[in-house]
Amino acid sequence: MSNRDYSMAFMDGGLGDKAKARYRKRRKALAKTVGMPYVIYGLDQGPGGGNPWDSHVPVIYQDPELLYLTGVNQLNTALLVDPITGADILFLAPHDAKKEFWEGKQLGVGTKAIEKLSKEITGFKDIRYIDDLNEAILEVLKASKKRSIGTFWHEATQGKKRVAQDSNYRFKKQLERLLAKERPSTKVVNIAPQAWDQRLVLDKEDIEDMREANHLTGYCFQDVLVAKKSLKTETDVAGYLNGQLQMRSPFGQSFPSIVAGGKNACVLHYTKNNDPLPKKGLLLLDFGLRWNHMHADISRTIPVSGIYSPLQRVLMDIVLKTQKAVQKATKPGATLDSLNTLAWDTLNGLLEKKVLAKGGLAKLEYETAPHRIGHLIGYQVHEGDPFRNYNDVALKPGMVISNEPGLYGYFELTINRHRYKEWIGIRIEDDLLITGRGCENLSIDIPKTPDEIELLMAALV
Ligand SMILES: [Mn+2]
Repeated sequence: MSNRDYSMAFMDGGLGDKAKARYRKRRKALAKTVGMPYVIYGLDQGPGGGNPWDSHVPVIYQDPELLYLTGVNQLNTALLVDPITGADILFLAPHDAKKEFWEGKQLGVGTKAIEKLSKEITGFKDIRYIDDLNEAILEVLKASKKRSIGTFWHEATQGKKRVAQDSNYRFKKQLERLLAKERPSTKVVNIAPQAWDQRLVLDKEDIEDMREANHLTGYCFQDVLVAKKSLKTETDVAGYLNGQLQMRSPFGQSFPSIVAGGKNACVLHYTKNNDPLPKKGLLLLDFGLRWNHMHADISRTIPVSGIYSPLQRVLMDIVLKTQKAVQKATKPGATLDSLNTLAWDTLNGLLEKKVLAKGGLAKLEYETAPHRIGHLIGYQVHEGDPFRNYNDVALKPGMVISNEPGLYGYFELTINRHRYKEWIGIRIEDDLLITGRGCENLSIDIPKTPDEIELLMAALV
């Protein structure tokens, strides 16, 4: 069943009818690993939905784990799976004609017709009303005779404070309250470790989508290089770049673009994007688009004038060499921690040799590392648990990480008897797919060296 009207309510990842089997297989595999019933509860309001003045809701907003297991991108959705009784139940809100009139087609329950259609589209044989979730949980626990139920959440300790920041955690508390009242002997178990083991290794289709996301993001960057001459402010560039990203993907941007000229690039997550461009400075762009479930996350640093100064070239070269060293060391068994150490050791060594030992000055606004060299990418642009407990976990084939060395500060260097002085922020970021023996750079076609970028900026105006 292919129905264009429902194409954002149920994401088929470009697989059409085969998508149903893909999600079902994932649900079953996870049930087998955890060996007990599990329940995943989605969002009941969109991002920003708690505040009446915040009207920005991205196209894809559902909880990534629920999306991963069902493809359903609608609010008020939940999933209950049990390996013993074979339960595989999707919970939806009642069909609401008025809501549909405003927002377009929605999956739901309440009439025979909508239930039949929702089953056909999602591949679930058992679809129920979201308010019947608690009842179904108790029913499944009773039938499967288990004294534990799994759900997915994250928490960590920061100092003395226990921190938890997601909607999954709120649901876990809700589930505990229900069980305390109705089945006091039943424990709530965190299935996040098993869920991450499954989700971090991308399948063939996700890898193809990651390739496509990188590919299309590359076109957007080349378009900026072509248009650069007519763009005078960060706002101009951001508007143009965001427009290109949005034109090329119905799934939207991976995250709000960073467009930072000169010293602004020393603010790592700069999103103010409203200063004039420094005529002789550098411009840092960190951007990407989403393709189906996958995200591209790319950074490039270009000269506003079209030509890098000799100092800018020296610093670009240091960052590029660092990136190359990291790529070379990225393979199964390596960890993000080991790559992180290698990256900043390499970069600081090069800075010593190419700048400080030559009478130059480097005033960095950090000790040795401005940020981590990379993060996992997948169903979220920062994939993996939000507290990054994965940094010391061995990388496996099928995982994707970012490789994003950067250099930020005030620099001086004498080259050919001229003293160059400048505030500079450089970040160059590619997405690497871990393969059997090493890695593949998915961003390889996106120009990044000074020679390539100068050539494009000169040739295309
Ligand atoms: Mn990144």
